[in-house]
Order: sequence, then structure tokens, then C-alpha cells
Amino acid sequence: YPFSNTEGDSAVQSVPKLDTPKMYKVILLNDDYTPMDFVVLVLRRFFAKTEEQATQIMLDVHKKGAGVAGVFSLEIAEMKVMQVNQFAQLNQNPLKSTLEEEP
Ligand code: TYC
Repeated sequence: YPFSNTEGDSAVQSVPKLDTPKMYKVILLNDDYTPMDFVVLVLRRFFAKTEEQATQIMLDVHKKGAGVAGVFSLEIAEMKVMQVNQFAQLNQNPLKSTLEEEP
């Protein structure tokens, strides 16, 4: 194993790489029609934000056009996007979320 090289440099084995899983941002996109209260509800319901956190993120998205709702592994992030987009559509709001790979 990494520190048990008894056969000279040619036999040094590489240390197995433990993959750090890629993380993905769930981005909320601004639009002109979704009520602010609905966006706050989404952030509380699907991203476990407090009223204060949710309001801050919502206002940030409102002003800047987009913002981060949370950061997750790929399968969790994909699930959040599906849940948000479906919940918005069900309530006839144009709110959309997307995924972005973390740098
Ligand atoms: N811009 C919306 C409004 O003025 C509020 C809003 C905020 C909508 C964030 C979407 O992701 C969003 N009612």
C-alpha cells in the first residue's frame, strides 16, 4: 500500500483516489410574475430555509436575476429542481430552477 514500498521506486503504487463527489448548485431564476411570497414558501418548503433566510435569498434573486437556493449532490439537486418546477407549475407560477455544477 502507499507506504509499504519494499521493492524500489518502480513498484510504488499510486494512492487510491477517494473521489470527492461533485456538488451542484440549485439556482432560482427571477421572473416578473411569481409572487414574492410564493418564492419564500418554496425556499422554506424545499430548502429548509427560515423566513428570514428565504426572504433574503428571494430578494437577491429578484434584484440580480438568479441566486443559489442550496448546494447538493447531483441526485439530490436533480430532485430539488424537479420538485420546485413541478410545484410552481401546479400553482401556475412561471418560477423555474436549474442546476449548476460547483467550481
Ligand atoms: N420578481 C418577482 C416579483 O416581483 C419575485 C420573484 C423573486 C420571482 C424570485 C422569482 O425566483 C424568483 N413578484
